Amino acid sequence: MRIRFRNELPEPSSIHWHGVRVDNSMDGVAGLTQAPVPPGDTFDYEVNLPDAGTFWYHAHTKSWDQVARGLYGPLIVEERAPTFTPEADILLMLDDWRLDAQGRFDAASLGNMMDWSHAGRLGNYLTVNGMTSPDISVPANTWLRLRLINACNSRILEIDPNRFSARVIAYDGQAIGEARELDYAPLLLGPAQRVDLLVRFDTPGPVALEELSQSSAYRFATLNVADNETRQDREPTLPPNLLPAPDLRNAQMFELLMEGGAMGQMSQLTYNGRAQTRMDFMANKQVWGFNGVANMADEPFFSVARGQSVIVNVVNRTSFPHAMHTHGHHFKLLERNGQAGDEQIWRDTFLIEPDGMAKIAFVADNPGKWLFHCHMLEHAAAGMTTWFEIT
Ligand SMILES: [Cu+2]
Repeated sequence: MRIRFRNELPEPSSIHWHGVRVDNSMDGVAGLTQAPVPPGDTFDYEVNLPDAGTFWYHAHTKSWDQVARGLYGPLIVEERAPTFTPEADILLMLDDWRLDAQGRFDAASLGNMMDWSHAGRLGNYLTVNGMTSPDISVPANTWLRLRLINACNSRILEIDPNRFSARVIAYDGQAIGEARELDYAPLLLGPAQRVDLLVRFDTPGPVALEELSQSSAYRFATLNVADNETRQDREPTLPPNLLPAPDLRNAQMFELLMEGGAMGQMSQLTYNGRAQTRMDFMANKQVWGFNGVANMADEPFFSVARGQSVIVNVVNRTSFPHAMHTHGHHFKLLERNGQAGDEQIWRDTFLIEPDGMAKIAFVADNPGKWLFHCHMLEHAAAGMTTWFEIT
């Protein structure tokens, strides 16, 4: 894919292709993989697309501000042989906007210290593909693919696929093989995460899709199932992409301690190579850290040779959940809070609960400098950002 990015904003920007295993120079991280593109300038992205699936792209310069304002979009990579017809392939990109009392985008609250030190910027108005609770026409008796993308800055969306008899076929753009019914509810979809659902409705009529993170369910879209004579019996299957399996016996292990934020233990954090004082905390707004460091350190979190398998043990010693994202790589979740993970599932973003732990593994097969950060964009800006290097 070749994209000429033309920056017509009054401020610098860059574009990240979330979940795509790109060449490092095209990853779009201003200050790490490229210089930010100045106003009026252009940048030519050339992106390899090794995996079919549901991805997205977004600004990766001042993301907490630019993504909150809507600088993002879906990036759908089709399978070599299409599995779903266009009318059965439904995109649902969700975002929670924060509106002020007049119902306008609340720009004044961007950068709010309360958001940065707590749960991030949570909106008060949910949209789907930029619309308010849209009605979407779908054919009856046809297997549908619902691609859900969480584009919220910080909200963890809650959805229960069992309420409308849907099953999961892919997480974070990676097909899991057999469609699976969830044996728990609700499904938590963290910021930047995607899930593809498979469902067929045999009776015409409306089907409500609801978000459940609030005290009452919110209908974010309605599927209007329309009469259709022909019945598709055979259930489609998505061919999984080919990703390298980590060699756990010979993996190098690293530990990442997440600290800081409100309502937790006060932690001593270094920022720009210097221990922060209480005054610095407020001035710099660097209130979160990884292994005692807030934001980008000069030295990488780890550096390994290309092809090395790595295991990262992440320990969350904060009072908040987080959505951790590895750039350039999908990983297996080996363990979460002492429970074994699922070997079939590849992810590029995982949720970790307060005081929880998660162990991930992947093959560091893509050379370059890669970001590893919380995708709650206020947390990332306020310190939860580090990087690793593959030589
Ligand atoms: Cu976070």
